Amino acid sequence: MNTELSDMIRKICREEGFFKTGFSKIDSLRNESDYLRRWISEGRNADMNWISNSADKRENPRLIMDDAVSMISLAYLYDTPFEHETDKPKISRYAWGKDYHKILKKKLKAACGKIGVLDSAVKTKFYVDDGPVLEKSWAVKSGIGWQGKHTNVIEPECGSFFFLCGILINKELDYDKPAEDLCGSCSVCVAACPTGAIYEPYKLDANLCISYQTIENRGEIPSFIETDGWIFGCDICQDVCPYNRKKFFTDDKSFFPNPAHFNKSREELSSFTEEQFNTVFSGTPVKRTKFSGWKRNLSVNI
Ligand code: B12
Ligand code: SF4
Ligand code: SF4
Repeated sequence: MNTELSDMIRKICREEGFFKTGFSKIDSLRNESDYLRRWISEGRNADMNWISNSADKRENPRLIMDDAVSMISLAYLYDTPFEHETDKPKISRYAWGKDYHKILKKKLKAACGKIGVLDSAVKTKFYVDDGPVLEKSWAVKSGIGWQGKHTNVIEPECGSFFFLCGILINKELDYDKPAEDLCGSCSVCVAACPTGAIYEPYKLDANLCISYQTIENRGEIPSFIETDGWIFGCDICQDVCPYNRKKFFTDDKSFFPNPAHFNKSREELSSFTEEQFNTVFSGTPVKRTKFSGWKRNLSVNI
């Protein structure tokens, strides 16, 4: 085991703002792979073909980096002290501020740069929601938290409002124990989901999920999906989770809500021209839905 390197990596990642770092050995994800294959074969990935097309790599990170030995899993808080006004259209918390891909990639690059200085034989490759990596499965193995019945990873103290990142590294590290499942007999999230997307505890059908429909779907939103006031993403299953009661906020202002769109009425948001949409949401996750998706999301279920 490589205790000195492991301690240094934890320190570097903390300096970059990650609140939790965990290590796991790269070996087979047999149970998770079986589920992933079944999930895809049942069409639960909707039209996210980029998941099925890269299933081999998701199962085996050595197809991405052949000399990968360990996975470094990282968690970065994004919740803020702000709240939605309940009568206004809602954007999910992770998308209130700037695009996390950009912000966290900078931090990952800086962390990998510092890790490289520790040992010239170190090789790393990093991801934040932008590669064929089962980030949640690795986060569980690395002891960051467990996958709740809503399928997001929950850290026992801080809840689930955090982004996950992964760094593949060609070095052995001091591995963490996988996190223990603390959902117990609770099933509040399953009951609260308005569309039945959590069709069984720990299992999500993207076709029914408001998050998929308002972010990833490029076509019409089926009329039987009640979007419940959400116009980009959905936080219902996490908002009701008892592990999110304590409220741990990020001190990174990049994720604080932009007043140009936060808690505005449907009329105000609907009046944005394409140019205004592009200006207000430039460099934010909401840009992903494009102006046509924005207009569609604002016009359903009213
Ligand atoms: C595709 C995707 C989506 C899809 C599908 C979601 C899903 N649950 O898979 C859609 C568009 C719906 C989506 C929505 C959201 N997403 Co998303 N998404 C992803 C992505 C790109 C891949 C996830 C994946 O591999 N899904 C495939 C399926 C097979 O995985 P799974 O559902 O987790 O299935 C596992 C478990 O169910 C488990 N399992 C199966 N049976 C059983 C039984 C038991 C007993 C147990 C314990 C486990 C278990 O095994 C499976 C394989 O590991 C990841 C980034 C990444 N590269 O990992 C982000 C990611 C998961 N998303 C994230 C976020 C923030 C969200 C939203 C909260 C955004 C929002 N506010 O709208 C919602 C949450 C919706 C929800 N309840 O899950 C974060 C989650 C962070 C966290 N704390 O966990 C990630 C990790 C992005 C990131 N880098 O931060 N997302
Ligand atoms: S994000 Fe919303 S629609 Fe999707 S599973 Fe959670 S509560 Fe259901
Ligand atoms: S609401 Fe309950 S069942 Fe759902 S993830 Fe949280 S603790 Fe688990």
